[in-house]
Amino acid sequence: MFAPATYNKSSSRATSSQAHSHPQQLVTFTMATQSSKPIVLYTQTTANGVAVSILLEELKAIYGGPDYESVSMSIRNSDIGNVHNQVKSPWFLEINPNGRIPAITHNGFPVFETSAILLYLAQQFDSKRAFSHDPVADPQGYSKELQWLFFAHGGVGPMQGQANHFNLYAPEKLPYAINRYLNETRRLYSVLEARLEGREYIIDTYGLADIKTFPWVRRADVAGVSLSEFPRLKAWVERISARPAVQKGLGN
Ligand SMILES: N[C@@H](CCC(=O)N[C@@H](CS)C(=O)NCC(=O)O)C(=O)O
Repeated sequence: MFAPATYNKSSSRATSSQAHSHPQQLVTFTMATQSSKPIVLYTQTTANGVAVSILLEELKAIYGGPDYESVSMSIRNSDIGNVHNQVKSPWFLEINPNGRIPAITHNGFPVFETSAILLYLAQQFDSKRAFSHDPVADPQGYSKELQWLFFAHGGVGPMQGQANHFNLYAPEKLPYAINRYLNETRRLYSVLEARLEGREYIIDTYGLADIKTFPWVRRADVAGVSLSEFPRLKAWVERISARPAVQKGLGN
């Protein structure tokens, strides 16, 4: 079960002279888990983490795979140096140099950043494009997908993450910071609320943009936002929550 993992490391990242002369050689890293399953998901039950497990469960529901194994990672700073599966552990930094969850390996090939993982999984496994848009066959659909993924990845996630932090975890109550991130989260929600007028999902049919955004919006309460202010967004959360694969991806 536990064994060194290998993946094909490109010459641009290789460091030894031997690696430079043989850029395609397999470089061996010691990782926490080497699984018999093609995908290993390094994760936690946070908004970013569950976005990936939701897509994996949606893919399984339609295609029967890919099979995956989840590795529970500690994101607590107090575990650094004490716990093997901490996100700043050296072995994990080889998979995600940013030292955060989620990350995956696919037959040993590492991918980090939630939206990059969603796009990678769609490219590899969503052959019927049930949840995604083909960049060549449907360039405008793909562009919309990127636009709304970037909107959530660069906007909703970071702003709501800061709103959560200053609302709940900061050692001091800082009204300026609380209001700044709360108001920005509300503003982003109002963009989504407008987008959902006459639409059931962000890009008309359910897909990656919804999967990326939903885990944040469903926990609006943590940031101090009430979804009763955003009725279309509230109905969208209920619609997505009703999907069996979403419930599985959330661990329910
Ligand atoms: N932009 C990153 C954000 C990832 C992120 O912030 N992950 C958090 C949990 S949701 C984490 O691992 N925090 C641990 C830490 O900061 O040390 C992504 O979308 O993957």
